[in-house]
Amino acid sequence: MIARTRSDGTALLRLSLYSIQRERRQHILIQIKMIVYGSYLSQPTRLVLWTCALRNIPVELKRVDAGAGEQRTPEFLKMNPNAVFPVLEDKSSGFILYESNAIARYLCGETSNLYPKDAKVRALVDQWLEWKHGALRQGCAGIVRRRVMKNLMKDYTKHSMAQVFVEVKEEREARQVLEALQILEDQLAKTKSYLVQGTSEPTLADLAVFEEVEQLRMLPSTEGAPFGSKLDDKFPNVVSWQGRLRQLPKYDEIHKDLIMTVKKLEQMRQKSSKM
Ligand SMILES: N[C@@H](CCC(=O)N[C@@H](CS)C(=O)NCC(=O)O)C(=O)O
Repeated sequence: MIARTRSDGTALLRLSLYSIQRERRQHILIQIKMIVYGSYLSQPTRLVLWTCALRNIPVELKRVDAGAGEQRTPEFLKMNPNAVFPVLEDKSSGFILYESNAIARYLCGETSNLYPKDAKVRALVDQWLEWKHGALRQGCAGIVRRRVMKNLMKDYTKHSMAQVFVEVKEEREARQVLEALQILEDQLAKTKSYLVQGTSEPTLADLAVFEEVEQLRMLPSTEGAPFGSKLDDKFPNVVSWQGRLRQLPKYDEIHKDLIMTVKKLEQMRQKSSKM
């Protein structure tokens, strides 16, 4: 694609650059074999998208609007009867997979620094992935949904949180957040680096747990946990670990919507004392 020198050379050059960009885009689209259904504001979706980004797996995100109930359409329920995202569609084989931890492991293939092959290290990564679902997520996602997401959504009655709020008390979620953060703090005080003892690089365990803690940024920055995002006083090791993970490639791209929402919330809070 060589630009010719003529009186209209600039236009030709622009045309050539345009077709190079178009070819590149088409090339990327042909390469894309993975489709992720989800949202950048969803922690499990970010885990999956960040894993793809760090593994250089081309992926297309098909956004699901939970406020519009798009996770409950018959087409979506065919992929995941639990009506939650993310869902992965591997276009090369038509393979469909839900549950973010399972998806992230699948994306790591046989071996990856994110999911090392050594049986004990792998088991410890799994341990923290299970812990994230069982101990951390309920409190972190619970408080953020209750305090923030509910107010950001046009209609949250189509989200499962509408039901959960009736069944789960806020005090329980607050206690779960504090207990889980303390466990994390104690572990990171021991390892001084990443969650799994002896790993010098982050693993899926760090990414998954990080996403749950990172969403707390949507809570007021003036208050401490459980209802605010200020963690420095009580959880200094968690805060420095978060700082290390934010240095990883593609952090900005994957967390763009979250950071924008944090800014928007701060502005909203300055205007109103609610939230
Ligand atoms: N265990 C699931 C949790 C998925 C999940 O809770 N997804 C939320 C978004 S962060 C969702 O789809 N919410 C919609 C709803 O609950 O109605 C996973 O890790 O994939």
